[in-house]
Amino acid sequence: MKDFTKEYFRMTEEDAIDYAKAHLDLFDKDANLQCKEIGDGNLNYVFKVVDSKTNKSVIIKQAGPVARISDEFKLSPDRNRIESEILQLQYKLAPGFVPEIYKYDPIMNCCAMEDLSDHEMMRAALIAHKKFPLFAEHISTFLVNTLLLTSDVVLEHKEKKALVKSFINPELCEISEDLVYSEPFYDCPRNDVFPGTREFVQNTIWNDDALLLETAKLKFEFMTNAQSLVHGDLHTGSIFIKEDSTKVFDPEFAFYGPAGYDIGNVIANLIFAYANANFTIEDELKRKDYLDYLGNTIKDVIDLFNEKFIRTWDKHVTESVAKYAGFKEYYLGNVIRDTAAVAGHELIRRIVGLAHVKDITSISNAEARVRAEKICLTIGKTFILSRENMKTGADFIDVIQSAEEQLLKEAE
Ligand code: SR1
Ligand code: MG
Repeated sequence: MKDFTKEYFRMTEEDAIDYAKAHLDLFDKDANLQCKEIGDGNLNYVFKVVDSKTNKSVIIKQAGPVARISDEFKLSPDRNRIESEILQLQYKLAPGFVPEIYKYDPIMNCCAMEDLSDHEMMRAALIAHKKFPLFAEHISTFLVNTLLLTSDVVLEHKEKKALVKSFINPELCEISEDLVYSEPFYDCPRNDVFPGTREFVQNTIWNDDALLLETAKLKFEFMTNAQSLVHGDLHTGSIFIKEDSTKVFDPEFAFYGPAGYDIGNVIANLIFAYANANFTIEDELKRKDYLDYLGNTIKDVIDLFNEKFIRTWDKHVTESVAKYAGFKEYYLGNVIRDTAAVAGHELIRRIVGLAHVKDITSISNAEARVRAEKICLTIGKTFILSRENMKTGADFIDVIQSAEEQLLKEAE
């Protein structure tokens, strides 16, 4: 057996079994452990270790010094500490909504956590057009608790600053600064634009100086507004789900940033699912039914967030000036404005930039994919430019419907 206590090395499936036996206090001595590497993300290696005698299982997630998708991204394996620590904190702030962390190992840059194999990846489930009626309820609680309870509104300010320090995450933030805020807005060689969409991108995104100015303002907000401890990559591939349970995982991009960053990512990725359904469900009634479900979910996420934010603020606010009349509404208004802007960025960067989403790339008819992409880009652009007017769930739905109508008219 290799020595896991001296020096980092990338584990194989056999190593993960040995590691589980020697360093995790989870399995019986006579356990018959099997392991499979199941990671399909861009950055890390994920081992599922199962005792075939008892079916007891664990996930071991290991970070390497470069991204899994490309050596071009050199990343500190400290992201595994960040992920372990934020999950431990969120486990307390939002009980039931994140996996349990059993151990963090700073030498192997790995953590052991609860296996959620009885759930499915939300993106895959939405592409299969499944419904999760409790999702908006669950995710709005998760968002309010993790975002508001880590902010200066609630935390003693020195405690909050200690958290800001501990969650400094320069390399992962740089990825988002580049991939979300810079590269999609010019003809960057790293972009990956679907050929049929390219002209539209050139005309409506790259050539629009008013839009570019807003994206510059928003990039600086992302870099400087240390408002809340955010997950930092809360798309539907970072959510495991089943009918009665929602679990947020994979927060290695976590840092202190604008609260709207997480909410905006959730909304944008629901819109990708919406675009997928719109262009892949052939039966008209079924399509309408599923689009209604997703539309209501988008609306509910925003409206429930607004309601729960007010209630949680009233219960937990400690900062005296935050209690002045009108401040709560001003603060929440800014969070929802930022939510719209971030949703806009996510919608544009997943179409134009390096990292795409399956909801769109799996639309096999090229013409339908181009239409879906144009709708996402139009919604994204409107979210950014009209962010000051975005307040309620209905405002978000109006933008989605107007973009659909606008593109339908242009196609006629
Ligand atoms: C190089 S990483 C590309 C993307 O994958 C992650 O999930 C983040 O969304 C990142 O932007
Ligand atoms: Mg990820």
